[in-house]
Amino acid sequence: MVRAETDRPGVRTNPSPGAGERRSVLLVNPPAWFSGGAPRVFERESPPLGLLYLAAYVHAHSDRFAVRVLDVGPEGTSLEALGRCLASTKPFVVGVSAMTIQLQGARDVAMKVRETLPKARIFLGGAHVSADPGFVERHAEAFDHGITGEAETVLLDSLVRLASGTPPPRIQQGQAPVDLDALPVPDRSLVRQARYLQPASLVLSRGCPYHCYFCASPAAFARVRHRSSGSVLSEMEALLGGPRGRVAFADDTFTLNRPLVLDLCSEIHRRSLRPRWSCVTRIDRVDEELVRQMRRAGCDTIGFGIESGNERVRRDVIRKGDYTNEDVYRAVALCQAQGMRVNAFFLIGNPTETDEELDETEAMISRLGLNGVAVSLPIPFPGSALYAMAERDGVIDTDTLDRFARKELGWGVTGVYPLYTPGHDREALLRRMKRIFRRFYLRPTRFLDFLRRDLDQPRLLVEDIRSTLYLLRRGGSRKRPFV
Ligand code: B12
Repeated sequence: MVRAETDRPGVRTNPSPGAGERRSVLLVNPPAWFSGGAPRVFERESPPLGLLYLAAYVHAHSDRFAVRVLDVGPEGTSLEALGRCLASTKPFVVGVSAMTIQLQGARDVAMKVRETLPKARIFLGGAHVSADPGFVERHAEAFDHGITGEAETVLLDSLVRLASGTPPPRIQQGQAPVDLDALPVPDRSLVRQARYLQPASLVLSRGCPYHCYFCASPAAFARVRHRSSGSVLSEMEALLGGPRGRVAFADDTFTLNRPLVLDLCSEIHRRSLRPRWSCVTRIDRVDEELVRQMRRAGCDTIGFGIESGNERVRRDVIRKGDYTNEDVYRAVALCQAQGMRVNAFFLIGNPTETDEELDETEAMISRLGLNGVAVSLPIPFPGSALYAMAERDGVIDTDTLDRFARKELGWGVTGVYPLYTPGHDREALLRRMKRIFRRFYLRPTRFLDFLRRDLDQPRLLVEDIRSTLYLLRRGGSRKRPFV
């Protein structure tokens, strides 16, 4: 459902006399695929920040456009309902955001726009097109334009051009804003907060200087930039909505800029705020003093991409960095000593990884005393080194991507989108993955631990119960159904 202009609390009202003539623009976050079922948990995690940034930017710089945002997954919008919404709001431009796993949903949205509003111009943006700009040309029946990377200025410029009858180029490169403080904050009034598990998400930075082999982030964010602590603080203050409010930082690597994080923490104190927050970072980007200050400032949950319990695999294959297992144990213990919940991500089935090395990952998972664990198999997304390796070995190419997007390989992602696990017995990997999940999540202490967290964050309770039932029935994670 797209909320009518009048439904939206806090939506900017246009001060100009021509307010009624604003051209309608619709930005859509498609589901991975349309299935007509209940919203999937991985689509309900947090609002689509990129689209909310884009909408806020357009509204802040022009009064000629009324931008709406539709997050299809959390809203449970069917294709038919999308058609009705298009017919009633008549956007002259529809912008679709897509990571690679959303390409089927993105095409379905675009084809529905073609059918309902043949004159509307359709843009594609987000992680996929940033790494595969040719996708727009190859799917010209669905998309008219693509913008790679960060799109605030280029999207606004394109809207202005189109409104005056001059079409922009088919593919444009986004321009990374140098000063992130100059961007307006994401306009969250455009989505319904109640639909999300972590409604108050925000970023301190854009970009990441590391090159983990599975990550496609550098394709969208060419350079690392940080906001000032003052700017982040005022966004946090607006988001907290109460003394015990909670926010979730969505940065790739939250603690990249140590002095900035320390400054943010001391400012939180100075302003007598009592937020609780979570973030994700790297093992080699935390130290005792930093962790202590973060905890004092309300950080109660930290996530680490550890990926492997074997130093060779982590350093030489995954390109995670040159630190030891001892460093991993030390960093996690530092956070636990401060009373933080620690979650970690692991990747199994990497090239050249042996069974013994996989055993080391399993052993590390049980020794670390974590609060949450996510395990994946390597999925080659364009823009990552993993994709280049899979392409070299003939596992994936642009034709595969196109056939995936057109559902010619099948419908959905699991068992459809290629994985890259050379030299591994796929069934054995899946068995190992299920074993890790069962051992980790079906422990009595884990139930107590989750109960404690759910009392604190009640909106997670139902999801935790569903995940446990899923685990008992299917042996995997509801959050990562496509491994
Ligand atoms: C936070 C995050 C999540 C969160 C929340 C996502 C959300 N609701 O936005 C969660 C944890 C749910 C998540 C899940 C997944 N994620 Co994620 N995620 C990220 C992360 C770290 C930050 C995204 C973000 O908010 N950036 C900040 C905003 C401002 O940037 P942005 O969204 O990219 O938007 C800008 C541009 O892309 C562009 N743009 C975006 N949309 C549009 C649309 C139009 C029309 C235009 C013109 C421009 C445009 O303009 C925006 C403003 O400048 C990125 C890494 C990264 N740095 O991008 C990975 C990333 C996007 N995720 C990724 C992946 C793979 C996933 C999962 C598939 C992982 C998994 N195996 O389960 C799932 C899929 C979930 C789903 N929705 O289907 C990959 C995508 C790679 C690819 N080619 O597809 C990334 C790049 C990380 C990586 N490892 O490579 N993710």
